[in-house]
Amino acid sequence: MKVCILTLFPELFTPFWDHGIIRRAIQAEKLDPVTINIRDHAEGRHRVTDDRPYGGGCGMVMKPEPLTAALMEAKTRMPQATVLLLSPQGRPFDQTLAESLSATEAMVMVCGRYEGVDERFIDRHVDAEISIGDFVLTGGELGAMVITDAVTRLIPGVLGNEDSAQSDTFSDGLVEYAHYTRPPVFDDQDVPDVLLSGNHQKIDRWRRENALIRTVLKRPDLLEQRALSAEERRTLEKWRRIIDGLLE
Ligand code: 9D3
Repeated sequence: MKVCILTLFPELFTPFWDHGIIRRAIQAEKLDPVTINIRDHAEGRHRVTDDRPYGGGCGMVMKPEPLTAALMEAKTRMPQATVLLLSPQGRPFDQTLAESLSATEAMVMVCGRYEGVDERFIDRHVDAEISIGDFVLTGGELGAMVITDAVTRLIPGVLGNEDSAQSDTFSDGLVEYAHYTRPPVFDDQDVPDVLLSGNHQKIDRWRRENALIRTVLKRPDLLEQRALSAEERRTLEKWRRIIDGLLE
């Protein structure tokens, strides 16, 4: 997948490209990223990329000309690319959106700085505005990294184990079961016996129950949007009887 990032701070991405699974994906030619410095497309001796808002108010607005010129360079490299703007007003990013983006060939991600981007650039060139959550950042760069990270690991062949991308948290609507590794006792805390039993049917059943109960405790909102299987219903009824017994 080709990824082109338009930013005033391309250096922020250097360590991101140079580590871990992202680095491996680039080496394997599954991910082909470039950054374009928006300032390289600004005119004049001072290469100004922002200006005061029409109508007044605080903060600065990103000028449309440098953004458009930078985007034209990106589009010559990848004419079919989906153009995303990272923006606090955007559609909330989630795993479903990551999956649909991972099926595309090319993305341009425009990172805003300052208070915002001239609306005419958005109207003319942006396919979708995306937010990474309801909190305030100083710019879109971390958002572009979040999206690149989530999308890259879904590209076939990027993760060693083909199904590890699929069996994740959220892909089946539950949080993951608890994980343990050696040693079997740590700080007076035992690994659950069943995981040491070697009985894989029992282990699988324990993990499904553990994931369900952890979802109730940590992310009950996930269960409101998801149907329960017959087994999950039985598990919750078992725990309801246990809790009812404690209340008697
Ligand atoms: C005072 C109004 N602010 C909007 C909430 C102005 C403003 C704050 C921060 C405008 C831009 C930004 C910079 N943020 C991003 O570019 C951004 C972002 C974010 O702040 N939160 C979550 N996702 C994203 S994606 C890009």
